[in-house]
Amino acid sequence: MKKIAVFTAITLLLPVLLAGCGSSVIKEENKVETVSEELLTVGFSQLGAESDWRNTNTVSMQEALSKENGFNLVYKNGQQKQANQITAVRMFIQQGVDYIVLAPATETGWDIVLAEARDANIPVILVDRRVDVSDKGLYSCWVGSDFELESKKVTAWLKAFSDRRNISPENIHIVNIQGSIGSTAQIGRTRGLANAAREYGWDLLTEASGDFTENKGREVMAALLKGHDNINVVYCENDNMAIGAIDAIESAGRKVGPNILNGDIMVVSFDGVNEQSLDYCREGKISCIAECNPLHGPRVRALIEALQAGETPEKFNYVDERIFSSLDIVDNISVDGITYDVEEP
Ligand code: GZL
Repeated sequence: MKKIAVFTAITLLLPVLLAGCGSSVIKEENKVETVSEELLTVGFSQLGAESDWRNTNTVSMQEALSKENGFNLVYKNGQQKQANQITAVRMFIQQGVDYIVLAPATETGWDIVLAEARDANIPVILVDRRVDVSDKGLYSCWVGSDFELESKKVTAWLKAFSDRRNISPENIHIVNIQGSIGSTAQIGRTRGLANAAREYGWDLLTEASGDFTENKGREVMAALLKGHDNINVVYCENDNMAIGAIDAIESAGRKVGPNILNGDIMVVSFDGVNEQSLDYCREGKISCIAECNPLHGPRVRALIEALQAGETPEKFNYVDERIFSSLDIVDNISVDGITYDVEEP
């Protein structure tokens, strides 16, 4: 096992109240410490703190990779910038960590730094989003979601809803408030909607990125309402943007809800982590949410323990995810031959 490095890091105790997670907090450790030989040192480059999903994901990693569980976790927040993450990975390499866990902001631009980790014999585990590299051997394994499947669930729900409400496809005028451009979640969710709109004959008016944040979602929605007077469905690629979009819609004097033939604007979304978005879903303000499971910590712990034991875990490890709606019009949906019950949020 690699020698255990002495770490100094900047400490900021970030008291972040996590909706859906009680009063869990994210912390960046600030300790000058010599960790004992028994602990595995893991450098974790998290992409940011842009959403409730992200913060819940970070807490899940910190709780799983704890000292009680045999780990010394060094957590670095990339502030949604790949350059910061590359700097963090190089710091981990220089400090001789045992493992690197990377939650990449976007898919491209990782070949060089991952080759540096390989040359230093430090295994890399990817979480959440994917990387587009020439050699998949640059990382040991990945754990995350099938984002296009998430999109297929939401669009299958919208298709079933509109059929049952006798809404003809050409009367569905939909805009997509996208996540961070170039992220795997955005690529999959955007592709899923574009394919469904083409297949079902929906009028996909336009796409614009809200960067997965509430404020940008609000700003983009306000601009879209000024540019289009026939929007009746808003597809938000995460809940934080949906909350911002709902605020903008209501500020413009419009009603959010499922009765689009009576002037409502329907909102559908992804994640199911933020408590306010789940409340909105219970009220029918968000008509449907495809769950995106952020709890990767236990899975990453299991993958590291398997690698430590000399095993070769699955390269790609998907998490199970549900679909939520309080509108009891669609009980279940079928995607790629698999039936998913639509659950109460
Ligand atoms: C999805 C993740 C996305 C979430 C957003 O796995 O990458 O990034 O859907 C988050 O909430 O910001």
